[in-house]
Amino acid sequence: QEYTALKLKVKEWPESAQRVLSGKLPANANVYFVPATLRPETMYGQTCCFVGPKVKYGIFKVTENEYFFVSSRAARNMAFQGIFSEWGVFPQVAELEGSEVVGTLVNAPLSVHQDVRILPMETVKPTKGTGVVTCVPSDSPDDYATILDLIKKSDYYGIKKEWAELEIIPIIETPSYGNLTAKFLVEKMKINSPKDTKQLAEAKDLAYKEGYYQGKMCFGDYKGKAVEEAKPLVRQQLIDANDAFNYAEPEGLVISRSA
Ligand code: ZZB
Repeated sequence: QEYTALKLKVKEWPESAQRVLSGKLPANANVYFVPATLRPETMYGQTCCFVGPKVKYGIFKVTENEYFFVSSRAARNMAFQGIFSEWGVFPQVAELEGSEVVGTLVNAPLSVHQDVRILPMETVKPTKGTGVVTCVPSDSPDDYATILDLIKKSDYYGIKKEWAELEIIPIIETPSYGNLTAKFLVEKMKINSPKDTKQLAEAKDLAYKEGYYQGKMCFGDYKGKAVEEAKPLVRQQLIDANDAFNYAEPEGLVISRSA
């Protein structure tokens, strides 16, 4: 699986994370949350970034002043893809649970909403991608369903409602589902909760196919272009700006289980 890994730079940690991180990072350190995505062309519509609240993550030293917040499994894979300074080495400086970083303020490259929050998503799969997922509620049914749930139960989740209420803007126009594909499918399929995983998987499939084969950009630098054409262009633009890099997930293959 070939992902685009995006770099969301931390602007402000919540107290829960500051407590764990105290003394562990140099003053000039730039820390990035690094979600893996298959839809770089939708990055204009990011409204937050998700972590699994009970998932364990690490902060890993990538270069002298760059640090990544990802699962340790992803850090190991990256170390064997030339992403870290030294081949096969992924120095960990801290360990955090997703719940401890909820509320972190990050910069989302390319997004209309430049400042977004780290929010909890209970359906994040710890073993997939980097365990960090950027949220595009216009085009991802899982993200849309999760956002509705976070707004409805903000107290239960211990978040500020306004962190989840950022405007959802149309990025891609499609003939069958309009320009807010995720909202259309979630409503049409009567999906009530992020836990409706079976229907959400189906909605995701439909959204992928319609978006990729029929979709047309209605926002951004490639407005008017087919999604199929715009996707590699947006990806390259992010990579050229040093806001993203390619990350391959070795499928069904264990590279190394040793320390
Ligand atoms: C932004 C985005 C925008 C995504 C969209 C999808 C869509 P797949 O197809 O099953 O390989 N994702 C990445 N890692 C995880 C994880 N650990 N747990 C849960 N979800 C994860 O899934 C790849 C997509 O699943 C990724 O692309 C990411 O969300 C999410 F408009 O990034 B995506 C119709 C989907 N639209």
